[in-house]
Amino acid sequence: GRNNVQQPFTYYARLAEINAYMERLAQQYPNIVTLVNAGLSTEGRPINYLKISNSNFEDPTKPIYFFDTTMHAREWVTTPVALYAVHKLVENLEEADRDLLENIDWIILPVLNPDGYEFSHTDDRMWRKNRSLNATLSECYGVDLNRNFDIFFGDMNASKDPCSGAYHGSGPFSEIESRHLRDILHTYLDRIQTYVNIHSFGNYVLYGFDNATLPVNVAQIHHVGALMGAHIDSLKLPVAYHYAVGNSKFVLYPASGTSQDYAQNLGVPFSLTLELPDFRYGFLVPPEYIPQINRETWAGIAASARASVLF
Ligand code: ING
Ligand code: ZN
Repeated sequence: GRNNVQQPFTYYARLAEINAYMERLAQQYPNIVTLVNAGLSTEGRPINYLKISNSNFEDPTKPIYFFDTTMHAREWVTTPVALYAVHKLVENLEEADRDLLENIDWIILPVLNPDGYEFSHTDDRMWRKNRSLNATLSECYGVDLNRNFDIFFGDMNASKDPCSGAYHGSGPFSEIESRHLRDILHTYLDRIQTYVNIHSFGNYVLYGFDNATLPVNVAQIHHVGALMGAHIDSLKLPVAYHYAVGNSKFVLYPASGTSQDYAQNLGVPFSLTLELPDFRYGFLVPPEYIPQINRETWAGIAASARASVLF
Protein backbone atom coordinates (compact mmCIF):
# COMPACT_ATOMS: atom_id res chain seq x y z
CA GLY A 1 0.00 0.00 0.00
CA ARG A 2 0.85 3.68 -0.13
CA ASN A 3 2.24 3.64 3.39
CA ASN A 4 5.14 1.50 2.21
CA VAL A 5 6.03 3.94 -0.55
CA GLN A 6 8.40 6.79 0.23
CA GLN A 7 6.84 10.21 -0.21
CA PRO A 8 8.54 12.09 -3.08
CA PHE A 9 9.81 14.85 -0.79
CA THR A 10 12.16 12.44 1.00
CA TYR A 11 14.39 11.69 -2.02
CA TYR A 12 15.28 13.06 -5.46
CA ALA A 13 12.15 12.02 -7.35
CA ARG A 14 11.87 12.17 -11.12
CA LEU A 15 9.42 14.54 -12.83
CA ALA A 16 6.76 11.85 -13.40
CA GLU A 17 6.71 10.98 -9.67
CA ILE A 18 6.48 14.66 -8.73
CA ASN A 19 3.56 15.24 -11.08
CA ALA A 20 1.86 12.06 -9.86
CA TYR A 21 2.11 13.28 -6.25
CA MET A 22 0.57 16.63 -7.20
CA GLU A 23 -2.25 14.87 -9.08
CA ARG A 24 -2.91 12.54 -6.16
CA LEU A 25 -3.19 15.42 -3.69
CA ALA A 26 -5.54 17.35 -5.98
CA GLN A 27 -7.79 14.31 -6.22
CA GLN A 28 -7.66 13.43 -2.54
CA TYR A 29 -8.10 16.98 -1.19
CA PRO A 30 -10.30 18.74 -3.79
CA ASN A 31 -11.49 21.32 -1.24
CA ILE A 32 -7.97 22.56 -0.57
CA VAL A 33 -5.80 21.70 -3.57
CA THR A 34 -6.15 22.65 -7.24
CA LEU A 35 -3.65 21.34 -9.77
CA VAL A 36 -2.95 23.82 -12.56
CA ASN A 37 -0.96 23.25 -15.73
CA ALA A 38 0.82 26.52 -16.47
CA GLY A 39 1.72 25.25 -19.91
CA LEU A 40 4.45 23.20 -21.51
CA SER A 41 8.23 23.45 -21.48
CA THR A 42 10.44 23.83 -24.54
CA GLU A 43 10.49 20.06 -25.04
CA GLY A 44 6.78 19.69 -24.28
CA ARG A 45 6.78 18.61 -20.64
CA PRO A 46 4.03 19.97 -18.36
CA ILE A 47 4.89 22.76 -15.91
CA ASN A 48 2.46 22.30 -13.04
CA TYR A 49 1.66 24.24 -9.91
CA LEU A 50 -0.68 23.80 -6.98
CA LYS A 51 -3.09 26.36 -5.64
CA ILE A 52 -3.67 25.66 -1.96
CA SER A 53 -6.52 27.43 -0.20
CA ASN A 54 -9.22 26.78 2.37
CA SER A 55 -11.56 29.14 0.49
CA ASN A 56 -11.19 27.78 -3.04
CA PHE A 57 -8.87 30.65 -3.98
CA GLU A 58 -11.95 32.83 -4.38
CA ASP A 59 -11.43 35.41 -1.63
CA PRO A 60 -9.96 38.45 -3.42
CA THR A 61 -8.81 39.97 -0.12
CA LYS A 62 -6.60 37.03 0.79
CA PRO A 63 -2.87 37.50 0.18
CA ILE A 64 -0.98 34.90 -1.84
CA TYR A 65 2.45 33.47 -0.98
CA PHE A 66 3.97 32.21 -4.23
CA PHE A 67 7.20 30.28 -4.57
CA ASP A 68 8.94 28.22 -7.23
CA THR A 69 11.79 25.71 -7.20
CA THR A 70 14.11 24.03 -9.72
CA MET A 71 14.39 26.99 -12.05
CA HIS A 72 17.97 25.75 -12.41
CA ALA A 73 18.20 22.08 -13.32
CA ARG A 74 21.02 20.90 -11.03
CA GLU A 75 19.61 22.53 -7.86
CA TRP A 76 17.78 19.33 -6.98
CA VAL A 77 17.29 19.89 -3.27
CA THR A 78 14.91 22.77 -3.90
CA THR A 79 12.07 20.60 -5.22
CA PRO A 80 11.71 18.36 -2.13
CA VAL A 81 11.46 21.57 -0.11
CA ALA A 82 8.47 22.64 -2.22
CA LEU A 83 6.78 19.23 -1.99
CA TYR A 84 7.36 19.13 1.77
CA ALA A 85 5.71 22.54 2.14
CA VAL A 86 2.75 21.22 0.16
CA HIS A 87 2.67 18.14 2.40
CA LYS A 88 2.70 20.25 5.58
CA LEU A 89 -0.09 22.53 4.36
CA VAL A 90 -2.31 19.80 2.92
CA GLU A 91 -1.60 16.48 4.61
CA ASN A 92 0.00 17.38 7.91
CA LEU A 93 -1.15 20.86 8.98
CA GLU A 94 -0.21 21.40 12.59
CA GLU A 95 -2.57 23.12 14.99
CA ALA A 96 -0.11 25.98 15.41
CA ASP A 97 0.02 26.45 11.63
CA ARG A 98 -3.69 26.80 10.98
CA ASP A 99 -3.26 30.55 10.46
CA LEU A 100 -1.15 29.77 7.37
CA LEU A 101 -4.29 28.55 5.60
CA GLU A 102 -6.76 30.87 7.34
CA ASN A 103 -4.91 34.03 6.33
CA ILE A 104 -2.96 33.03 3.23
CA ASP A 105 -3.50 31.32 -0.12
CA TRP A 106 -0.53 29.50 -1.65
CA ILE A 107 0.87 28.96 -5.13
CA ILE A 108 3.66 26.38 -5.18
CA LEU A 109 5.47 25.49 -8.41
CA PRO A 110 7.92 22.61 -7.77
CA VAL A 111 9.68 22.25 -11.16
CA LEU A 112 9.92 25.37 -13.31
CA ASN A 113 12.56 23.79 -15.58
CA PRO A 114 11.39 20.21 -16.21
CA ASP A 115 13.53 19.68 -19.35
CA GLY A 116 16.71 20.71 -17.57
CA TYR A 117 15.76 18.72 -14.49
CA GLU A 118 15.27 15.49 -16.44
CA PHE A 119 18.45 16.17 -18.46
CA SER A 120 20.38 16.55 -15.21
CA HIS A 121 19.18 13.07 -14.25
CA THR A 122 19.83 11.38 -17.59
CA ASP A 123 22.81 13.18 -19.13
CA ASP A 124 24.57 15.91 -17.18
CA ARG A 125 24.17 16.25 -13.40
CA MET A 126 25.63 19.79 -13.49
CA TRP A 127 23.22 21.21 -16.10
CA ARG A 128 21.78 24.62 -15.08
CA LYS A 129 19.81 26.08 -18.00
CA ASN A 130 16.67 25.02 -19.85
CA ARG A 131 17.06 22.91 -23.00
CA SER A 132 16.14 25.19 -25.86
CA LEU A 133 18.30 24.96 -28.95
CA ASN A 134 19.83 28.31 -29.85
CA ALA A 135 19.89 27.06 -33.43
CA THR A 136 20.49 30.17 -35.47
CA LEU A 137 23.28 31.32 -33.19
CA SER A 138 25.12 28.25 -32.06
CA GLU A 139 25.09 24.52 -31.50
CA CYS A 140 24.89 25.03 -27.76
CA TYR A 141 21.68 24.37 -25.87
CA GLY A 142 20.01 26.24 -23.08
CA VAL A 143 19.11 29.63 -21.65
CA ASP A 144 19.62 30.66 -18.02
CA LEU A 145 16.00 31.32 -17.03
CA ASN A 146 17.14 33.60 -14.22
CA ARG A 147 18.73 35.98 -16.73
CA ASN A 148 15.79 35.90 -19.18
CA PHE A 149 13.33 38.24 -17.43
CA ASP A 150 12.59 41.70 -18.73
CA ILE A 151 14.41 43.69 -16.07
CA PHE A 152 17.93 45.17 -16.50
CA PHE A 153 18.22 42.60 -19.30
CA GLY A 154 21.81 41.70 -20.16
CA ASP A 155 23.51 44.14 -17.78
CA MET A 156 25.36 42.13 -15.18
CA ASN A 157 26.51 38.54 -14.69
CA ALA A 158 24.61 37.48 -17.80
CA SER A 159 26.23 36.22 -20.97
CA LYS A 160 25.56 36.85 -24.67
CA ASP A 161 27.25 33.53 -25.42
CA PRO A 162 24.76 30.69 -25.98
CA CYS A 163 27.38 28.25 -24.73
CA SER A 164 27.67 30.01 -21.35
CA GLY A 165 25.83 28.69 -18.29
CA ALA A 166 24.48 32.22 -17.76
CA TYR A 167 23.28 32.79 -21.36
CA HIS A 168 20.43 35.34 -21.13
CA GLY A 169 18.64 34.22 -24.29
CA SER A 170 17.97 36.02 -27.57
CA GLY A 171 15.83 38.62 -25.79
CA PRO A 172 13.70 39.19 -22.68
CA PHE A 173 11.22 36.35 -22.25
CA SER A 174 12.56 34.44 -25.23
CA GLU A 175 11.93 31.25 -23.18
CA ILE A 176 8.58 29.61 -22.67
CA GLU A 177 9.42 28.65 -19.05
CA SER A 178 10.10 32.26 -18.02
CA ARG A 179 6.95 33.36 -19.84
CA HIS A 180 4.86 30.88 -17.83
CA LEU A 181 6.29 32.25 -14.58
CA ARG A 182 5.70 35.82 -15.80
CA ASP A 183 2.08 34.95 -16.61
CA ILE A 184 1.41 33.58 -13.10
CA LEU A 185 2.88 36.75 -11.59
CA HIS A 186 0.67 38.93 -13.80
CA THR A 187 -2.49 36.85 -13.28
CA TYR A 188 -2.32 37.06 -9.49
CA LEU A 189 -0.40 40.32 -9.15
CA ASP A 190 -3.03 42.12 -7.10
CA ARG A 191 -2.95 39.34 -4.49
CA ILE A 192 0.67 38.15 -4.43
CA GLN A 193 2.15 39.57 -1.24
CA THR A 194 5.32 37.49 -1.35
CA TYR A 195 7.24 35.77 -4.13
CA VAL A 196 10.22 33.53 -3.40
CA ASN A 197 12.50 32.07 -6.08
CA ILE A 198 14.27 29.14 -4.42
CA HIS A 199 17.78 28.07 -5.47
CA SER A 200 20.71 26.05 -4.20
CA PHE A 201 23.19 26.79 -2.76
CA GLY A 202 24.87 29.15 -0.28
CA ASN A 203 22.59 29.93 2.70
CA TYR A 204 21.29 33.31 1.59
CA VAL A 205 18.08 35.28 1.73
CA LEU A 206 18.42 37.85 -1.07
CA TYR A 207 16.36 40.71 -2.41
CA GLY A 208 16.55 43.29 -5.25
CA PHE A 209 17.30 45.45 -7.05
CA ASP A 210 20.67 44.53 -8.46
CA ASN A 211 20.97 47.61 -10.66
CA ALA A 212 22.04 49.98 -7.84
CA THR A 213 18.69 51.09 -6.44
CA LEU A 214 16.95 49.34 -3.55
CA PRO A 215 13.21 48.65 -3.36
CA VAL A 216 11.34 51.52 -1.67
CA ASN A 217 10.20 49.17 1.12
CA VAL A 218 13.66 47.69 1.65
CA ALA A 219 13.40 48.00 5.44
CA GLN A 220 10.28 45.82 5.50
CA ILE A 221 11.77 43.38 3.00
CA HIS A 222 14.92 43.05 5.07
CA HIS A 223 12.83 42.47 8.20
CA VAL A 224 10.90 39.64 6.53
CA GLY A 225 14.08 38.16 5.03
CA ALA A 226 15.90 38.31 8.35
CA LEU A 227 13.02 36.52 10.09
CA MET A 228 13.14 33.85 7.42
CA GLY A 229 16.87 33.34 7.86
CA ALA A 230 16.67 33.33 11.65
CA HIS A 231 13.89 30.75 11.70
CA ILE A 232 15.85 28.46 9.39
CA ASP A 233 18.98 28.98 11.51
CA SER A 234 17.05 28.06 14.66
CA LEU A 235 16.62 24.51 13.28
CA LYS A 236 19.88 24.15 11.36
CA LEU A 237 22.47 21.46 12.02
CA PRO A 238 25.57 22.64 13.92
CA VAL A 239 27.78 21.96 10.87
CA ALA A 240 25.68 24.21 8.63
CA TYR A 241 26.38 27.87 7.98
CA HIS A 242 24.12 30.66 9.17
CA TYR A 243 22.00 32.45 6.60
CA ALA A 244 23.18 35.83 5.34
CA VAL A 245 20.44 38.32 4.44
CA GLY A 246 20.64 41.31 2.12
CA ASN A 247 20.53 42.82 -1.34
CA SER A 248 21.81 40.19 -3.77
CA LYS A 249 24.37 42.50 -5.34
CA PHE A 250 26.03 43.27 -2.02
CA VAL A 251 25.63 39.92 -0.25
CA LEU A 252 26.33 37.55 -3.17
CA TYR A 253 26.74 38.99 -6.66
CA PRO A 254 24.70 41.14 -9.04
CA ALA A 255 22.61 39.51 -11.74
CA SER A 256 20.31 41.00 -14.34
CA GLY A 257 17.13 39.58 -15.78
CA THR A 258 16.17 37.71 -12.60
CA SER A 259 12.63 36.76 -11.63
CA GLN A 260 13.28 38.31 -8.21
CA ASP A 261 13.85 41.76 -9.67
CA TYR A 262 11.08 41.33 -12.24
CA ALA A 263 8.49 40.53 -9.54
CA GLN A 264 9.72 43.33 -7.26
CA ASN A 265 9.57 45.84 -10.11
CA LEU A 266 6.13 44.63 -11.13
CA GLY A 267 4.82 45.55 -7.69
CA VAL A 268 5.00 42.39 -5.60
CA PRO A 269 5.66 43.84 -2.12
CA PHE A 270 8.09 41.11 -1.00
CA SER A 271 10.26 39.42 -3.60
CA LEU A 272 13.03 37.18 -2.28
CA THR A 273 15.61 34.69 -3.50
CA LEU A 274 16.43 31.84 -1.14
CA GLU A 275 19.68 29.90 -1.52
CA LEU A 276 19.41 26.63 0.39
CA PRO A 277 22.34 25.05 2.27
CA ASP A 278 24.78 22.62 0.64
CA PHE A 279 26.54 21.08 3.66
CA ARG A 280 29.74 21.60 1.69
CA TYR A 281 28.62 19.21 -1.07
CA GLY A 282 27.77 21.98 -3.53
CA PHE A 283 24.84 21.04 -5.74
CA LEU A 284 25.29 17.36 -4.82
CA VAL A 285 23.52 17.47 -1.45
CA PRO A 286 23.43 13.86 -0.15
CA PRO A 287 19.82 12.66 -0.01
CA GLU A 288 20.06 11.92 3.71
CA TYR A 289 20.09 15.70 4.31
CA ILE A 290 16.79 16.25 2.47
CA PRO A 291 14.47 15.83 5.51
CA GLN A 292 16.59 18.26 7.54
CA ILE A 293 16.60 20.90 4.80
CA ASN A 294 12.85 20.39 4.29
CA ARG A 295 12.07 20.97 7.97
CA GLU A 296 14.29 23.99 8.53
CA THR A 297 13.26 25.66 5.26
CA TRP A 298 9.59 25.13 6.01
CA ALA A 299 10.11 27.01 9.28
CA GLY A 300 11.59 29.90 7.31
CA ILE A 301 8.82 29.87 4.72
CA ALA A 302 6.15 29.88 7.43
CA ALA A 303 7.83 32.72 9.33
CA SER A 304 8.23 34.87 6.22
CA ALA A 305 4.64 34.19 5.20
CA ARG A 306 3.32 35.29 8.60
CA ALA A 307 5.52 38.37 8.72
CA SER A 308 4.89 39.55 5.17
CA VAL A 309 1.09 39.46 5.40
CA LEU A 310 1.19 41.78 8.41
CA PHE A 311 2.46 44.66 6.25
N1 ING B 1 21.80 31.74 -7.70
C1 ING B 1 21.17 32.92 -8.21
C2 ING B 1 21.50 33.13 -9.68
O1 ING B 1 20.56 33.25 -10.44
C3 ING B 1 20.95 35.38 -7.60
C4 ING B 1 21.59 34.07 -7.35
C5 ING B 1 19.60 35.56 -7.67
C6 ING B 1 21.78 36.47 -7.70
C7 ING B 1 19.05 36.80 -7.86
C8 ING B 1 21.24 37.73 -7.90
C9 ING B 1 19.88 37.89 -7.98
O2 ING B 1 22.65 33.19 -10.05
C10 ING B 1 21.75 30.50 -8.20
N2 ING B 1 22.09 29.46 -7.39
O3 ING B 1 21.40 30.28 -9.30
ZN1 ZN C 1 19.98 28.73 -9.22
